[in-house]
Amino acid sequence: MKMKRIFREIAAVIVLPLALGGCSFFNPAAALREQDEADAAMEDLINVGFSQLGSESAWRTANTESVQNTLTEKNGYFLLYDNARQSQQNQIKALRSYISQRVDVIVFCPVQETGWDTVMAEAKKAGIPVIVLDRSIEADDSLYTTFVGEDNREEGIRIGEWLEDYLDQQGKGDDTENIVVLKGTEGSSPELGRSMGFNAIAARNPNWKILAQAGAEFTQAKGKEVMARFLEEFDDIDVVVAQNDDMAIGALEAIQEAGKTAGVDGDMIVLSFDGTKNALELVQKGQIAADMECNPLSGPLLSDVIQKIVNGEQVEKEYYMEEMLFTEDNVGRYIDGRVY
Ligand code: GYE
Repeated sequence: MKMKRIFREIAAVIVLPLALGGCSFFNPAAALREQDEADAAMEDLINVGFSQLGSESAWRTANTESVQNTLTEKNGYFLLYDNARQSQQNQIKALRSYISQRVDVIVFCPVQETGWDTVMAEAKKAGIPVIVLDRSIEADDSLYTTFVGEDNREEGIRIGEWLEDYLDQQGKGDDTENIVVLKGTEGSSPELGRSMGFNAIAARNPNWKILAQAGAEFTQAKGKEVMARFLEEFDDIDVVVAQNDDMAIGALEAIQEAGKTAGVDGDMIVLSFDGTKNALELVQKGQIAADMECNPLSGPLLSDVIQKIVNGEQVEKEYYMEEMLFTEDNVGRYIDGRVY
């Protein structure tokens, strides 16, 4: 919609000098006609500026692909995309660029919860609706139109409740359980939410001892590095809580290299979040005991919400993705259908 004006302005900057310069090969009338045709094609597209926080995990890749495969020109969109490589400053720069390009809607996955009010106030002043995707933020909620993502605190609670039930079934409900936690990107809503949820369950189990919690940035390499450090520091770890599958897979590598085993009959059990196919295969093998899904395929829901916004319809303040808990009891029914 607004892109037409922008292209016309760009075209004028390029076409006019060439025309005045008398370039023999250049036909300004044809160029402007082509530009008008391009403008007309752009006219009906919804211009969306999308700031993705990075590409740190399999989950993130699936989330990016879900948005890019849904917000296509065929579906009526012109998508501007930026990968911020885990930097809030890069995200703020991208958002300001979308504001100056006068896009119709801004979508961003916030790398951390805080520090967004100023740039979102600029978007509001420009009359551009903002959708917060995937991760949530600490901000005046009048500054954004809606949130489309997951309830990370609930995810942490569900993994904690599963561990309670599992230990009871193993007759270990009163045993001391030594726990280590691999946390995601510090200050991100999944790190804060999953920690808060799990810690709330741990608080009602005085026999659970959280020996250490450390950030491992949602990556496999960092998960392996931090887990190796935990294994050197503690010789009796019973439970590993990895706040995403990439860190869980890295932790399993470290456990194996330390000559230890993971699983129901192993030295320790590993709990994880995301539900990616690679991890579900490890659930099926018993190496990950439970994996709390966090659904990255939010592209279609995001598109539905954008359509409502541009059509002036009322939207909810938040939309949550469907999520389930995978264990070896149910994973077989879902693993083949996994697309990420
Ligand atoms: O758990 C992790 C990704 O924001 C919920 O970020 C997402 C998290 C997800 O890197 O794999």
